[in-house]
Amino acid sequence: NPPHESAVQFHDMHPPAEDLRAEVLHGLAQRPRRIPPKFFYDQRGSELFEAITDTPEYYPTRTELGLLEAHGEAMAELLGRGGVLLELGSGSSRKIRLLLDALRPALYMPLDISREFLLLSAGELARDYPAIRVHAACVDYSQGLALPALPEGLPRAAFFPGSSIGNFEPDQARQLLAHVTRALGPGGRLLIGVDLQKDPAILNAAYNDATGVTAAFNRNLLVRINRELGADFDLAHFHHRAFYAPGHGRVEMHLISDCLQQVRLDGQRFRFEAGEGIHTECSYKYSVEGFQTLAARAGFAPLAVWTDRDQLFSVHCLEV
Ligand code: AVI
Repeated sequence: NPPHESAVQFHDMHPPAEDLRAEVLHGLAQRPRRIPPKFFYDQRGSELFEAITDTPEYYPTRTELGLLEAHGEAMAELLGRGGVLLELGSGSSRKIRLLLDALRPALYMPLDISREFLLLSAGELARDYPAIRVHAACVDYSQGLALPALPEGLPRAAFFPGSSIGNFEPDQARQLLAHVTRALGPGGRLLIGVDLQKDPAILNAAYNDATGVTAAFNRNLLVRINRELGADFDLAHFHHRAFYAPGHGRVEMHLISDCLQQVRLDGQRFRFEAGEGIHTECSYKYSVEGFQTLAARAGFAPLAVWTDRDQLFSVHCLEV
């Protein structure tokens, strides 16, 4: 059955086109060189990320799904039934489906930067849940939260799964959460998935899976830059490196040059020494208390937190 896209009201908040060229040129001129992780997610990158979530080493997705399955009723109870439910970075909207039966929101508003993907998955969801109004909004939530007007007088809640908050620097994470408090207003509630601090061996394995999917995901960034910007990164001489950095409480991903080489981009040459690299991602890990402290600085009070038996992952419910 084709999705009934007409059942979805679509709000295009016109997120500014991301400037891959300007950001890559800027990042390559810095020391250490860096490229923001948001550029991982072209079509191939999104597919590779999905494949990462199926590797035995990458525990976050399946652990979070387990928590949503086990505690969905209690989570829905706290979020408030029959209200307005926002989802940040809704992607395939797979996780929210675990809560919708219990939650029965009057209005579900998925927010995502990827227009096509958003329309498709919102359409499928509207078809599967005809009683729920679905208003999809194309926004870049990392740049503030410009949202269509929300109905007044209904409880408001937001869902932000996947520990995507961990890919923001803590200060940016606090700012993003502060935007969410403003969108929700007093009494609004947030259900957010946050990856936990743990044995570095587990983290190092999760970001260095044996089949090399994470390496392919990281290196695809260079494939994308070669294709879209006409650069000449030699994929045979850049390698995936990922490790837990205890001083920062984060996993870092880098692409490391294995020789002295030059890369051409936009009429410029970038020289890489052997061992020199590009920092492509941070994935911050939090303790329960550490995340609650960060959230408090954005205006959220903790209501409840669920963790799995092995203390791998947490889902927090917070209130404005
Ligand atoms: C999307 N994000 C939460 C993932 C993470 O774990 O930080 C992205 C990822 N990077 C490598 N593997 C997965």
